[in-house]
Amino acid sequence: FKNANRFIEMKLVIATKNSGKVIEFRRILDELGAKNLEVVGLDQFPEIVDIEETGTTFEENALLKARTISQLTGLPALADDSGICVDALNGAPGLYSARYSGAGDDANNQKLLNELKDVPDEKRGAYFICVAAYVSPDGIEEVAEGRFYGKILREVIGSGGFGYDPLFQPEGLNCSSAELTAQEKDAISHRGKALRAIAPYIINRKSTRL
Ligand code: ITT
Repeated sequence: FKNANRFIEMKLVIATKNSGKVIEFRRILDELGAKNLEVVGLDQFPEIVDIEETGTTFEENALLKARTISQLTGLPALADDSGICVDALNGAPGLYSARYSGAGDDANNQKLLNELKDVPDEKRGAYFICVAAYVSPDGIEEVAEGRFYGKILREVIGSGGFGYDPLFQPEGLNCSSAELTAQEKDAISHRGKALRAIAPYIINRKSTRL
């Protein structure tokens, strides 16, 4: 029985093309001690093309990505749909955070700064949201949500994280989320919260449909 562990090893595909997310997914699952879980990225499946996000909610898009990748690979898949919702913009860019400027992360941040240039400090509230979806070939589907509250800064600060992190000041802290260490961000972030909530379903194959 020297190799007994091999029989319960499970592959999990991280269903995202965003390298910032891949780093965080791996790190958070690792921290949770996901033993017997071999985490693979979409780079292992170069033939898979971009999935069009046609959903009207974060949950629909997260499930769409996880279902598609699970179906195409025959493996359990974990996806997230995430974004930043800004109070002064009635929740925008929200679902459209990745596509906000049409020109990537830096342009997204510049556009957000510009939209908020006349908005005073006390009205710059915002939150990150992450809806994680896990789908396995045997029909298990789970979703979990996490939120990360704070406000939008007046300039980009810090070089950690990705996306809107340099513009986001977490509630109660005097820095941007791009200045947090990896561990600090994971402990309080939307993705950390969503993944910690969904992890038991992945790691122990816990199911709500027993
Ligand atoms: P996949 O669909 O392949 O996962 P994506 O980048 O298109 O990659 P989303 O549609 O979920 O992912 O868009 C998420 C957007 O929200 C994107 O602009 C990110 O930069 C931003 N975002 C999400 N989580 C973030 C975080 O922890 N820090 C900074 N920005 C974040």
